[in-house]
Amino acid sequence: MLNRDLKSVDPEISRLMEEEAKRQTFGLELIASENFVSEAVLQAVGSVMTNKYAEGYPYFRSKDAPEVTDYSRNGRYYGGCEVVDQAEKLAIERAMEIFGAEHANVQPHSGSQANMAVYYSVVKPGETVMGMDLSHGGHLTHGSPVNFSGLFFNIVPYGVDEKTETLDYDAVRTIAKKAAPKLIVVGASAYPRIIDFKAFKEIADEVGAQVMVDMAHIAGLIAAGIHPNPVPHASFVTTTTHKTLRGPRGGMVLCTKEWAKEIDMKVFPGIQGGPLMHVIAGKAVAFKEAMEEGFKDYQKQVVKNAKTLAESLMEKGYRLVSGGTDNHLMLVDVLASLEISGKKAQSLLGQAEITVNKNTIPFDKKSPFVTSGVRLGTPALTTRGMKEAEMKTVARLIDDVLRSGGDEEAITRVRNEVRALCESFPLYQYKLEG
Ligand code: DSN
Repeated sequence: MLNRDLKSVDPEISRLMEEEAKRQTFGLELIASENFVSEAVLQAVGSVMTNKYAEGYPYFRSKDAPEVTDYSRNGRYYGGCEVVDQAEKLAIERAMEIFGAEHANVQPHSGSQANMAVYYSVVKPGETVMGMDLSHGGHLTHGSPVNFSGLFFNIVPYGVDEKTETLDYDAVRTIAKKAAPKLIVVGASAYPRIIDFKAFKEIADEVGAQVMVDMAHIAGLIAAGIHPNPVPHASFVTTTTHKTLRGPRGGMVLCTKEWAKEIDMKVFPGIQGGPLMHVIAGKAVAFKEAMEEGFKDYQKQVVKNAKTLAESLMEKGYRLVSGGTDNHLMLVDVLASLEISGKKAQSLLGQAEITVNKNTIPFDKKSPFVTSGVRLGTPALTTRGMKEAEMKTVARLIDDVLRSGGDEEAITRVRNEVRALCESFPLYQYKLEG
């Protein structure tokens, strides 16, 4: 009964797995939030740990010393957790070591739930939170009116300066003084520049707010020491584990000791039930990989590749938001550059197997469904081993497609080049049919 393979049980899903593997293998993946995990992470996520319920934590906290995590007894609600306890402990300890944090909760199923746990720890419904405007590069969970964050809390947004398209910390301070928030959310999903966490902490201290940094996009860069670490400047740091950090799809909260019990209570039983132990095992594996020397080289290459791609596009006449990038991503203003929308650019590039996402740019006049920009990122291509020379080729291919006006011959030509490029940088050892 248990030894049935996917192909015989469910040929339809099996076929779709093959198709997705082919799509990932033979296309250029430029979505800034995506990456390819190692076979080791895939094995952990596809393991028997998916079978285990483990509500609670692998440690116990006494009422007298709530900041102490006592691993000599567990705080689980079910039996049989002895093995998964060890996996979760490894994930926690590795996360704390990588980022220098006093506590890590590795159970959030996603970045949204990690962020929700922090909000519920610090702010009551109706109280004021400051977050970066989604259309300026923020994230849905940083206060968008269509998200729980915007529905439950009084959101006062901040954004970038219209001229420089970068964060203006004096403007943030002015807004904070007026709004008197309880929590300032720092971080972005489409901001190509270094964020000054210390400046945010100083502003928060001036107005008596807590700081939460959502480092999801740049967590891998931070782990490798090539972006400043927010941990010394924030009570809470949240992240997903699947972007530059290159782990399985999931979330995590890092916090100071004083907030550890509160965060743990909010993740479980506050928001979630049983943790996904197979994913937690995958997080532990990814964290181990992030501590290897090669990971630092990988992250350095991600940034070098982004700079090369950005410069190559600018040489071809494209306008980039803020004039370039310091990290793994860039925002290309395709409307100003070529008079096409982000939606159109995404669709044209998709026809040539180049995957990007349309994205609003600061002060965009187009809707989030149409947009003036596309967001490009280099984490996934860098994982395949591509370097600066390939980034120049990628810039040329993007340019050829976007200037083709949809000409089928031109798009087919690029699609063939994309396939040849991808074949030179193999991904996984899948046996693809056809
Ligand atoms: N959807 C993610 C991104 O693409 O940046 C953020 O959650």
